[in-house]
Amino acid sequence: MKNSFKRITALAIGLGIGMGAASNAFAKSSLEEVMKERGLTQKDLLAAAKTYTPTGGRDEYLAFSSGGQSGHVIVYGVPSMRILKYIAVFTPEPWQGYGFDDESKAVLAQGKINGNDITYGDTHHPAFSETKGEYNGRYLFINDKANPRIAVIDLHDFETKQIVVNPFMKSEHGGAFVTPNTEYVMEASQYAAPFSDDFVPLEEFNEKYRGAVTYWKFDDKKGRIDSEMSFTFELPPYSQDLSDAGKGPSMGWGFTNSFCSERYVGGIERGRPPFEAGCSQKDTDFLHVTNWKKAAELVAAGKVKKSKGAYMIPMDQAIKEGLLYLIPEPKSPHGVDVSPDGTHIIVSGKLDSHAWVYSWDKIQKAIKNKKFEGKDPYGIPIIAMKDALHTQVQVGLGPLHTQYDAKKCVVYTSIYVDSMVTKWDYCEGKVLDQLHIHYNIGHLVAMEGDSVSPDGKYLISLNKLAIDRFNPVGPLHPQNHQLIDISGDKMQLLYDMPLPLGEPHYVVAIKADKLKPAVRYKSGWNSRADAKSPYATRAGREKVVRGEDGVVHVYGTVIRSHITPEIIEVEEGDTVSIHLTNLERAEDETHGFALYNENVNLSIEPGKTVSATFEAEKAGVFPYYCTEFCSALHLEMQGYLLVKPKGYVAKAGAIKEGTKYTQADYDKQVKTNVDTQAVIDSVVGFITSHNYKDFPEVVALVEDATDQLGFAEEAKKKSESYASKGDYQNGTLWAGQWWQYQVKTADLGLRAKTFLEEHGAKKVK
Ligand code: CUK
Ligand code: CUA
Repeated sequence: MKNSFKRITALAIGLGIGMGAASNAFAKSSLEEVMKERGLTQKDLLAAAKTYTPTGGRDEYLAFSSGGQSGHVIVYGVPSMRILKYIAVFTPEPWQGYGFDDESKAVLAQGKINGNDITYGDTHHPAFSETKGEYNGRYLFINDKANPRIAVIDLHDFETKQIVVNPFMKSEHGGAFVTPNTEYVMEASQYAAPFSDDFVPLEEFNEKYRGAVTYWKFDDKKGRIDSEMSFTFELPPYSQDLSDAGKGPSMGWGFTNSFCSERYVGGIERGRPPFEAGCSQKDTDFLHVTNWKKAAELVAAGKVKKSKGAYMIPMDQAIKEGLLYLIPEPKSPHGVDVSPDGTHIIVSGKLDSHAWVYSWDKIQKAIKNKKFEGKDPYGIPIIAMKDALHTQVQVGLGPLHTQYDAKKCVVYTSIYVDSMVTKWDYCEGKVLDQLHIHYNIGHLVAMEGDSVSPDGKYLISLNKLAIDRFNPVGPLHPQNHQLIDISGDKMQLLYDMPLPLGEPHYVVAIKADKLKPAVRYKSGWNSRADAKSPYATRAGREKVVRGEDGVVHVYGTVIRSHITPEIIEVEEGDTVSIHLTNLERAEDETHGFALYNENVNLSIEPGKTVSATFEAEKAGVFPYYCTEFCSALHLEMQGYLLVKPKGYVAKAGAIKEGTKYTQADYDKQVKTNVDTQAVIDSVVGFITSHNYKDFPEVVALVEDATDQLGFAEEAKKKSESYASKGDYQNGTLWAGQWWQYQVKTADLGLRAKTFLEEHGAKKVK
């Protein structure tokens, strides 16, 4: 029996099946034993050592990944590849209460198109805000391909603050890309469509269908896009693709790819060859070069007209003013990536095995000397390829995107068809190394790779397929992000991370210490508007009032472990608006609020005020409670919404107590409290006899504990006052509440004590 089990285990390991191996490995104590048991090599151990992050450890970089069709952003650490957060952006997300509280509903409502709620997104390209071309860690932008929209996420609290809808486009892809001081956020269309919202037959494709690139003005002080000062270039119907902003010498310019410059319109059902055939006939498509700096000057000078309420620069104006040029680029290109110093632009043709390197110097000269090889059908000047090209390099079949290394001239290009990463030198034009990945890489990201000073170190391959990499979970596989060490001459594959959310496209990674997110909000804060909430409520000021708007407003608070009010009474047919402020100051003391039947589900982080408005249509009893396990008495963090029938007359009499308490009960509770106080005193003694003030984490815990002890004191007074009048029912209950606050104090004190012990705090005299 024992022998046969051994044999099966050995066989399983031989076949590379992890059956039982992992659990057995834990029983082993030596490294050699674990390696043998799990079938690990030295190389595996080295990779593990480069990624493993012990408990409490931090990552050097944070990666912000597009969440694809989930409409979210996924945040994970590098090199540990541990997922830290999903930021809800275009899609409701219950954990964060996003799309469930009035404040975040208002953000989602900004993304309505023609009055329709769009509750998903096809996110592709996240981008950090920049100062002088360096990531400044303040904002993140992301686009929605399906519904041409851009969202603004504030990295102060990792929340989505704004969604803007492009007034001209019907789809987009070339966003979000920022200019070096976040002056503008670029967004380029994808599938050509009429700018108008009416029906235009395909027969009028060449004349009335259009592409576009919008430069969204970003107001850095407000942290919001300023639609009023944004402008759009009208472009030919060439299926514009990715974009990138110039920097250094190319500062002030933007670059946008295109495919299907054939302007082909398919229609298999009409007997026409499909799009894919008609869109890949020509050997070249067009790189669009736009001068945003000069365009902004024209806008400021009042020389640009508005259309559909937004500034729009028609093609003839752009041509006349010298704002728009075309350069042939390899067939069906995909990525366009400007070098960190802004001197070169790398474009890859999906149907070509070359990456093409353009020289900004040459492009600029051609523009200056008006050296063009002709015009496109819309009159846009075309710079000859030979007048713009620096070099072309054979990198592999199906090159897509390029990332820049910290080492000068070194880049990494994703090779879709060959499933590999090619490392090459774009100055010398030679291939340096190639690494196979599993399978079909799309984008790739190097640390701070889009900034003017990339860090290199790690590269993440963002793969479209996950065949044979993970335990099967049904026909829909996760995506696979593969971590690669690029610090040496040879690339080394370190780790596979399955990502089970959407089809993520691009990721940007920033040095973790550039981010300084808050741990709490200012008290009574509307986080979505970044302003004090008019519904902010302080402790002791909770109330239920019928406003002039006829709405029953509940001004409530939450704090461990009660929701005030605990009983809300309204009448059937009332509109109810519940506003809850989290009074906690302590880190990570989030409370939730879930209400039966009304689709109300809130996340209330310390300091935050959120609201939920709904119609109490039917009379009934609706329990509510806190959804976060916030303290030992979390389950008791509950209440009732009582919706009374119209004209209901209350029956006489008080609530009948479920349990009656006597003096003996009171004495027993008080004894417990006195004992608990002794424990608290000893913990306090330990803390104050150490240099706890040197540890900000402990100082915060002590502050919180002091608050809780203050609450305990208040409850104690109430309890003693009732008991002195012989009311042992209320005396005992308040003594119980007094004890609850003591328990919270003790809990905090013990956390502080443990922290001090673990961090080698010193005894002070
Ligand atoms: S795209 Cu997906 S792999 Cu939208 Cu940037 Cu290239
Ligand atoms: Cu608050 Cu559970």
